[in-house]
Amino acid sequence: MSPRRLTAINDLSGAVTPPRYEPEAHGAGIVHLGIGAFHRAHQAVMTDDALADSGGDWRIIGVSLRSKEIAETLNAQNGLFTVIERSAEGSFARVIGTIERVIAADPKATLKALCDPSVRVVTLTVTEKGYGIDPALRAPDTTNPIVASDLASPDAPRGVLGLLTAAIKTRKTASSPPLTFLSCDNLPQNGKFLRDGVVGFARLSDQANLATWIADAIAFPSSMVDRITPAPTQSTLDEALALTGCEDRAAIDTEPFIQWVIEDNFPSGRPAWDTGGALFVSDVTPYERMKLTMLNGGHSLLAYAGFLLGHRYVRDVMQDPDLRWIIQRHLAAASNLLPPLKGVDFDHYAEALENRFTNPAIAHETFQIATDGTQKLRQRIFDPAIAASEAGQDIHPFAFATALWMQFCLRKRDDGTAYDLPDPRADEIIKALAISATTATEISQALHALPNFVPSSLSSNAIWRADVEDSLTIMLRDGCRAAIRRETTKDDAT
Ligand code: CS2
Repeated sequence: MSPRRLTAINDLSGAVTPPRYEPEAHGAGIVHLGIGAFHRAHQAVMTDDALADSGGDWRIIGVSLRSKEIAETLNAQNGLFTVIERSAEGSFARVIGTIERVIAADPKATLKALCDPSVRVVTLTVTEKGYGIDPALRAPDTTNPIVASDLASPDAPRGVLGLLTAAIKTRKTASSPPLTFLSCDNLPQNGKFLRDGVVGFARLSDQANLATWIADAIAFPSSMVDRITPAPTQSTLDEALALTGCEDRAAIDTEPFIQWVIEDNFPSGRPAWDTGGALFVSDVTPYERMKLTMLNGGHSLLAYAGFLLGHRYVRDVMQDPDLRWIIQRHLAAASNLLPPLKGVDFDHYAEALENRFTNPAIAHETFQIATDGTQKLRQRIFDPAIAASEAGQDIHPFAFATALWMQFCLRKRDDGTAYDLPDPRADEIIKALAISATTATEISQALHALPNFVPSSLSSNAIWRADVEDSLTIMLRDGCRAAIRRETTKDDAT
């Protein structure tokens, strides 16, 4: 007999914690764009705690902007799904009841939901590239086809900036309560980033008055989000079945750690996320810098190095002594750049990161983290490198990480196996490298010259360039393992 599909809390059996409230008793107050694994492991969970402890009409209307699959899966389960927290101590499963329904790749239905007066908060996890905002200019990327088409027809939008601007406009005319927009992506000052994008979009679509009004009247708080969540696999679904007694095709697995630091600026109200452990502060910047430069910067370094050396998962990378050493060096260099943060000891934070990366129950693929380097390196590696250079500190760990990324762009691992470059700018990169870039200097020149990528203060810094090229020379000649070994022995000698 095939197992029963998860559709109601009463279906559950076994070692699983159901929602501590009646989901249907709560209306929806949030629209979430980008209903992937990370949202389900993070904001959906914190909202579940808020509903259980403080109530309110704060269930979530999820939006899947491109794929229909996850929407269909979740809708068939009445929005219910299992979160499995995995660690060396074992697995803990709970079922989350916050998703009211999911809209599948349907811009009209999305706009309708965004204009519903009972919706007061819009949260987003659309990934760095999903906003259609140029990260260097922090303005709408007019070369992005969806942005361009939305600018041409702002009343029939399909992309993030077009949809949000159209919703703001309609709600303003209808005098509906203003929305608060909360970005939950790993971008510096993500609230201001989104605000610049939306205001820029209104301006570019000939709505200058609306642009000024948005800049003055709409809240875009920033937030720092953290929970390591791999893409779910068959093993996730098998474990969910074992733990809940039901077939759950939307189950995810994640680590026990969860953190959310949010600027408290919600004029139309918000769920009591603090009851789920969220920290409300007046300025998120120091938390976000810590996380982007230490966790995410360390992650990118270990992903490029680990993948190139043949390690599939982060936990395997952590068992490789050369790599562990280089990660520790990177975390120390990144933490040295951070201004003191009350209540946080950066050495403890680094130690905790190492433990989290080592979690043997989490199968986080290095290739997943290595994806979209052109969208991630600025905030994770280049900004800290600039800060190090300005503070007279060592830029070398950041230059080394950059050389690894360049080697990754060459699409060949140390053992000679080839792979496709997972980056939205892959074609551009491959083209730039194909034009006679063979030596380290030529490769570095070609990649530093990509428009709107490496900040000019870095690409014009001769010490930086020489440092990147020196490491890349060894990687090209002797392989990444040799280049990393050289680092470990170099530092032993000093
Ligand atoms: C990772 C992040 O894929 C990546 O680039 O660095 O998704 C990371 O796992 C999260 O930010 C952890 O909170």
